[in-house]
Amino acid sequence: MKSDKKVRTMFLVPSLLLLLNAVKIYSETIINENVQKTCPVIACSPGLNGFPGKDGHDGVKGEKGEPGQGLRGLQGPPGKVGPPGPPGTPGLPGAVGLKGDSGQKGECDTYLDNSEIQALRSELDHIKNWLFFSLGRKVGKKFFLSSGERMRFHRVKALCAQFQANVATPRTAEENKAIKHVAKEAAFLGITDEENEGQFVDMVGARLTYENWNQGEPNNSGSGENCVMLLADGKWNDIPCSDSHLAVCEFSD
Ligand code: FUC
Ligand code: CA
Repeated sequence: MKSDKKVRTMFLVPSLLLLLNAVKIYSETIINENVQKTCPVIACSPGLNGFPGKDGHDGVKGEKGEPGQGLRGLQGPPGKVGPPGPPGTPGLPGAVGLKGDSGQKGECDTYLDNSEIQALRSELDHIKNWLFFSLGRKVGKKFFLSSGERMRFHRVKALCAQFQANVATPRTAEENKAIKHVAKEAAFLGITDEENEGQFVDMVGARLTYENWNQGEPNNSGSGENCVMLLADGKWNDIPCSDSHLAVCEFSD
């Protein structure tokens, strides 16, 4: 009996499974057919409108419009003051001012009366005479002095100018003698022909009115003698300005 039951169960279970599967396939077929049948029915009848769709994205920006026709607005207030510019070029110097008031008399002047000034002048003249007696010679308002040094002509000129004096220039035989007395050896005179050969002039370029040339002079020996020296006997000789001789200056009162 038991083996029969087993056999029946063995055939029954697969059969049931087959049956269930067949039912499933059938029901799906029916549903599909119904779906196919219902579709044309919906398409033929007029449907209701759906809800409106969502808003779209913003469009591309349009071109700038024409200026408006309204009245122009009032001008605004002025802007802020800008930063200072670079300094300009200096101006021209101003006109010279008026002359100021004259100053007060110096304090020292009040201590000297005329007689005292006269006494001082007299004493100064005495000292000058002592100076001439020992070192120099005076002729009229002119007096001659020597530093006792030898130097080139251009240095003699500079030395005399330093004392507001000139190179000794004899205008007369007396002056020539005075210079010879002061100069214990050969000395330069304030006479040259540097500008025009053979034309001897004084220190301001004036032609000579007195001359005392040695015999045969001026001879421009060696084509380079533009200065003049006073010889030991008082006669003159033209010599090179680059030679060195005694410096004698003439001073005036
Ligand atoms: C005479 C002069 C020259 C120079 C020479 C030694 O010829 O004229 O100047 O002194 O001597
Ligand atoms: Ca000469």
